[in-house]
Amino acid sequence: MLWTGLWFKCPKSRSDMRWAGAWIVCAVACLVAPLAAPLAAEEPWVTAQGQGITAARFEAPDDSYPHRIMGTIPERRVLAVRDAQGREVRVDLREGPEPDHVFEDIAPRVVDADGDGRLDVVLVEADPTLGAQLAVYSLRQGRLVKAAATPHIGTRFRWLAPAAIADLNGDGVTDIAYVETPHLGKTLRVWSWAPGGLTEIARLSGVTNHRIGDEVIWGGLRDCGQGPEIVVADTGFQRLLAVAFDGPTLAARPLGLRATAAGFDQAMTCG
Ligand SMILES: [Ca+2]
Ligand SMILES: [Ca+2]
Repeated sequence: MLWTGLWFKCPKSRSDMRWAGAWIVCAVACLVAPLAAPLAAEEPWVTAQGQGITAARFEAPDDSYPHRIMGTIPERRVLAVRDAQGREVRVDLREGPEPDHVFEDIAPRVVDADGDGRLDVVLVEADPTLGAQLAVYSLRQGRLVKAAATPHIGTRFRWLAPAAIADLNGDGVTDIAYVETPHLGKTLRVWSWAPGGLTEIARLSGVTNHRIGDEVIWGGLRDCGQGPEIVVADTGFQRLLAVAFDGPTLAARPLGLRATAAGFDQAMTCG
């Protein structure tokens, strides 16, 4: 916007007044337009079939926690969900008990996180001083509530990348796995439901599912006939590994595939 040469003459007649009004409107519009944030494209709904939440998306992108670990994907402040009847319910973090929190995730996951037969939302939520936590949102009597969450990592700009939501150890209870600090500590942590909420049941270091700036979380859950496995990359993001429970502990085995998009596709389709 070039403002060089802009001039304004004091109106002297009704005609001049109308022109002056037009100029003022124009001037205000021209001044305000560049200052207003560009309209962000709405994110697509993530959908699933079942009871409870059947669609979810993030809304209200902002810049309050400029971590930008996911490339151009910003943090967001609102989680919107729909139930099977199409009713929409929202949580605006700015209006809740943790108003500085943000959703720092690629997209919400619509999945039955606790095995009660009703679909929930699993996502990454971050505190500006304590970093990320994994959180579960559920519909309770028509309200969208944060039903459970893991502890925050403990430091600003520390992130986690969800990896799998399933009964990973075969005990009948749903488990949730993520890679904590996939660029630093590179630790796969598995949590399960116990009285009081999510409890850690296993961890394995030296794996990752994300590189700084990636706008995707790589790998994830597969079952190629040997039970549930989590596909991840090795610590150098060179080779692919399948991680599964071996008794009470996690064990990784090499898949003989490179950590490329094609390699992940092949691994996830049991190729
Ligand atoms: Ca559920
Ligand atoms: Ca389990």
